[in-house]
Amino acid sequence: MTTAAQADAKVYPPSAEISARAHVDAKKYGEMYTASINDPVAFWGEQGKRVDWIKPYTQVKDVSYDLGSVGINWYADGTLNVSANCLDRHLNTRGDQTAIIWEPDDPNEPAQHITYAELHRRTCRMANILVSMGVRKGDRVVIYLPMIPEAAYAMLACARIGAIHSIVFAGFSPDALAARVNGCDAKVLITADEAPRGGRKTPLKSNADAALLHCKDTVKCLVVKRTNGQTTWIDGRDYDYNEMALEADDYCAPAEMDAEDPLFILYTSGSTGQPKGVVHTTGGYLVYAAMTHEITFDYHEGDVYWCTADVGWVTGHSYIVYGPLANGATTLMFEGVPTYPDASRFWQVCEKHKVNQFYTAPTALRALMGQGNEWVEKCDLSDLRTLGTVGEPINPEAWNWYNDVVGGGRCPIVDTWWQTETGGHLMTPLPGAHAMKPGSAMKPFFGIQPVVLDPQSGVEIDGNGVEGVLCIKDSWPGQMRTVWGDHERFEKTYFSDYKGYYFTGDGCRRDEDGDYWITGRVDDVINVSGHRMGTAEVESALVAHAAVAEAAVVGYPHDIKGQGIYCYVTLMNDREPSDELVKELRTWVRTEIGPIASPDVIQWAPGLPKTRSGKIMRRILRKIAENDFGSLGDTSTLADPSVVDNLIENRASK
Ligand code: 6R9
Repeated sequence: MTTAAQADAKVYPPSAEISARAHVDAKKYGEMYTASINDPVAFWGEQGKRVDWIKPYTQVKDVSYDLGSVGINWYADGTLNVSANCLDRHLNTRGDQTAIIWEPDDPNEPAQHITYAELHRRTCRMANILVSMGVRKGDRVVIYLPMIPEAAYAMLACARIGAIHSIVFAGFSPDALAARVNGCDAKVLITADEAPRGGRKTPLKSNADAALLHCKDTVKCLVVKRTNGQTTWIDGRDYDYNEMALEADDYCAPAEMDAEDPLFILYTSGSTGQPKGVVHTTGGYLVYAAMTHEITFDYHEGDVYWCTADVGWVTGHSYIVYGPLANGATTLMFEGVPTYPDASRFWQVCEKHKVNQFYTAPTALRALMGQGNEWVEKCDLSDLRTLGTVGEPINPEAWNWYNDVVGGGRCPIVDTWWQTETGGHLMTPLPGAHAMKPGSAMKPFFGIQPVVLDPQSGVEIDGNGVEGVLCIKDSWPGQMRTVWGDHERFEKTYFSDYKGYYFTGDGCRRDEDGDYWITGRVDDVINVSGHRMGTAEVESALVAHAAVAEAAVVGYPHDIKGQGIYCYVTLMNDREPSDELVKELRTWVRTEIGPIASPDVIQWAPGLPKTRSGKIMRRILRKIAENDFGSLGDTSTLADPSVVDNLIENRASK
């Protein structure tokens, strides 16, 4: 796998035809971008009108990045309801239009087409069920569901009554789920009996049962019957969604919410400690999600749009549910995986539902690319217009394959760089406005001012052909507002290392043309198949095992996953290394965190390279994991340099 930086940067200018029909062409981008920077209040004041307000705002922006008093407010005196914006306001004009196309895991099960009118009814019923279970404005609801329409109903139902949802990806373990339920003190956990995926079933309800053993007795559990698989049932705690939905009223009035009331919490990994609860609020988030969805994908009325992410990640929040539905789009929700029943599934679904915009992760493309072109070529992909990627840097091989084989050379690829924290796209080429370079996120979105800083001095590096740490000057409406329950951690993580900027945690290069290339994380966060993981999380899972004395975890290049998880493990004195123990530790980490954290390599380490003050030298461990022994740098400052020789000698041959 070559990295983008190693490839000769071929440039693909936008075609005249695409520019002509696009919402934004090069000229308009230039004008709008300049306006957004010169007068953000006027610009965002105008864009705020994309959504319907109950009480219109008079204030647009009130932001401080000053340590000790970081505060981010957009449209603060306006009131609105997100679910009314995604549903009610469309009923007159597109009540009978499909809002959600649901494609089940099993291609033989029929797809569902849910109209805006039906989605409205379903959401209202779910909202009334939650109210009947005691959920009130400001309460937290954890959602642990498969990719089924009920996940969208649940999100919108929470938004409707002003409850704050926190979605936990269905691949997380009971322990991780319990931590998130407790972390936000949730009143209700919504789950399903089982989650079908790739022909297998994850027992979500029994995971939820296991999690709830570690939560307050008062947490209630609302269960969607997806497969009708066997589950245990606790009367008084467990509620049957399917039965209650038959009885529930079809209308629930939307609550009037302040623009800065929280809409959702989403836990994400950082470089230290436990995952943090990223908080997004109501008004600014919706404006930003709607605007980026329309402009980045060049979405037009009547298009069928498909984002393959899971609603458990931020991409699913902004670009399956909130952005598309606020725009009155038809959004496709897929329960399955790219390779089931075979490697042609994505393309079959595109053909079946005549998908116009397709948005996926590089890891999926790399996996499919390896299966050969015939899986793509046998499908009719002539309706595709815009292709997108997200989650990690895309290597040029995968980009070229996406462009040539999937897009037939006629579809612009939007390589969207953004984060859970940013709510929506911060950098991406726009289909009708910008040239594309394989692997480059190219240009900032409106209102976004990227800066490249010297990592040591924190000084802005001007000019082109430069590299450093990526920060963002000033705010945008979709920005996270705080860490749930820990505003100090919010300030410390994002605003303390480089004063006056939002620190992204990513490194970046601005090339000779002024285009941006994300070079990867500069902290101890790794990106495994587009999923963010703190190496510290995997380490603390490992050391929780009785056999493990110490562990250090780093990322290393992996052909399909982008990065794999490489673990150095020091055993307790009385334990011997064995293949069984490797298996046991893998299973252990999967149970502690979830299958996405499963270690790829475990190397026994009699000792770890440490400085004299006891700090693990991760730089060296990364090099060894990468099989790059020539550039270990200075090891003389280590407390015991000989441990490095041992690690190199025994580097796992995987
Ligand atoms: C949306 C999402 C964020 C981190 C981010 C960066 C990496 C995301 C990228 C990309 C290169 C892209 N990342 N998109 N790197 N090119 N187009 O993925 O959010 O899960 O919070 O991850 O992912 O390192 O900092 P999240």
